[in-house]
Parts: sequence; C-alpha cells; structure tokens
Amino acid sequence: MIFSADLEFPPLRRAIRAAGDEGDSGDGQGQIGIATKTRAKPKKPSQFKVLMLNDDYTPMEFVVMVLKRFFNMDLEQATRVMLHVHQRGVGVCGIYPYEIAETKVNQVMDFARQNQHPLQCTLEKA
Ligand code: TYC
Repeated sequence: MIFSADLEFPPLRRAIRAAGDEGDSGDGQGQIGIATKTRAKPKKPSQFKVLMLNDDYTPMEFVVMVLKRFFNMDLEQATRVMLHVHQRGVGVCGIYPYEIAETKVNQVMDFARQNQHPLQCTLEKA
C-alpha cells in the first residue's frame, strides 16, 4: 500500500515508479497513479537531518562560515558543531522537510566547490 506521504519523498517516488509498483496507472508511460488512500491518523511531513562530514583539508573557519551562512547559527553554535564534526566524523546541522534539507545540501556543496574545498554534506531520514 502506498500512502500519499510516501510520495513526498522523491527517492521513494522514483523507486516506486521504477519498480512499476501499485502506483503505476498501467498506461505504460511509467506514470505513477494518484494516491487516493487517506490515513486515519494523518502523518506530519517526514523530516530529514542535514549531516556534515569531516575531512582533512577544509579549513575550520570555512566550516564555521558555512554553518553560520546556511544554517543560521551564531559563532558559538557553529564552532561547537564544527568541532563535533572534526572530532566525531559527522554531525547534524539541522532537521528540515525533504525539499528544504535537499536545498541546504546543494547550497553547501556548491559553496564548498566554488571555494575548492572537499567539504561533504548529505541528508538522512530523521
Ligand atoms: N578536519 C578539518 C581540519 O582539521 C576541519 C573540518 C571540520 C572539516 C568539520 C570538515 O565538516 C568538517 N581542518
């Protein structure tokens, strides 16, 4: 069974389409059907963690700048998160609905690339 909330998550939507599962309208165009089932208990839109990964080359100051710029942290918060990532390998920058989390990841990756730093950022279901 596919609930409409599942279709808010683009990778799952793509997987359902690729699998030709029950979402397929059967017109052979790879189109998915409209989710018509309703939940007795509607779910909140699912949330995604934006994760920052450590590396050996990105300057600490750059990571702090990224956290301030894209995650609206102050200097103290940004420094704490940066040091956590530096010491533990990975850390949470924030938790958002999928589209916002994806936008943040793209903004960070673009900004790092423009500045020739290997900084990596990803998302994970909360
Ligand atoms: N490990 C980096 C250094 O020593 C700093 C760093 C911290 C890099 C956090 C990435 O997500 C990161 N310069």
